[in-house]
Amino acid sequence: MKTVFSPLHSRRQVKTELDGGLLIEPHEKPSRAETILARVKDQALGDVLEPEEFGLGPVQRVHTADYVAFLETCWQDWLAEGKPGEAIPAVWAGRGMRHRVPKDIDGRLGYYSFAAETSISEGTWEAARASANVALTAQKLVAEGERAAFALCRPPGHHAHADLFGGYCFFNNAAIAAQAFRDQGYSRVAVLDVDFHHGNGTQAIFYHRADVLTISLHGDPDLVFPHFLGFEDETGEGDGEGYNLNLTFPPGTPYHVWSQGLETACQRIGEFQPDALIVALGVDTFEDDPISFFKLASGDYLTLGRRLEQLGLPTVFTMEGGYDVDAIGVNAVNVMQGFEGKA
Ligand code: OKS
Ligand code: MG
Ligand code: ZN
Repeated sequence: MKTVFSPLHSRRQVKTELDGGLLIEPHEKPSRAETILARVKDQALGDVLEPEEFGLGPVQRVHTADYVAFLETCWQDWLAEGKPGEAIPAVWAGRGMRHRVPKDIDGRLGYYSFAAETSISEGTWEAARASANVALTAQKLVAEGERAAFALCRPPGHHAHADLFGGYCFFNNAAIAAQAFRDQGYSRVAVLDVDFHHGNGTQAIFYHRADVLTISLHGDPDLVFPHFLGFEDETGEGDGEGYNLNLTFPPGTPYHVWSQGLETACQRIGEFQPDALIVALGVDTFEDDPISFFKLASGDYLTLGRRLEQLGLPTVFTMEGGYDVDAIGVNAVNVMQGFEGKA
């Protein structure tokens, strides 16, 4: 399987994540991508390609033009106000307040986000752009006939809405790839999100549509991030009714339980008969992940990959979460190797 990787991911080098009342070193750090890349090479998974430049056209099929423009100048606008630290949202339109775009950068940071852990600094825009190009390049490889491709995206994407960043995500790489398939004539696309967290952005982007089926397996949002979306009674609306599926699990969930949800997801995908599949691949389901509570073991990722292959679909994997850096390479690449038949 080919891997698409951009060294520009390292332009995102934020120093801070708001966590537990402290500004800690971010969990979503450059070594995550470098460790996965090293494992791809060590295992000779296949060629590693740099992304093509697709411009902002395919990004704006998913994200609003004003959100994209905000991200492009956010850091400069923050610096121009003379702020001493990294750009962190700290104010939102609460219930009863106005959802309008303020001029001031503090106001716009709140308007275009849903959480405060994700800081912005120099290079975030370039890294987020490159990450979308990585997903689009993998999508193009599959559209041109590859059975599957691995988009080694960083930053991740599945939390990003059409006009909201958060959860370490800016552009929704999986949604951008899914929309690219649609725009190239594929009739139906499924997005299966196996990251520990709910893919709230992906769900929201396609919530009113029947042409993109969104499914996410994740920790119960009553207990974990993103807290305000991802419950099982969210099934889609309007034309999209019946085309969103959330499967939630409690703390301590091992593969033999989680995989029952995977079977439900695979059955729904089979009924939907998509022309292509996007797998939003997080490996923060791992038993030693520092911020999550599932109990998948490294070998389970081989089994997961094998099951995904059995769907028989052209498949793009987009990298999402996973924060045990020591294991992230083995776990992510195990999915690809399982897909390719390694037991
Ligand atoms: C806040 C926790 C923020 C969690 C962000 C989740 C990132 C992720 N203390 N999404 O898939 O892995
Ligand atoms: Mg998920
Ligand atoms: Zn995650």
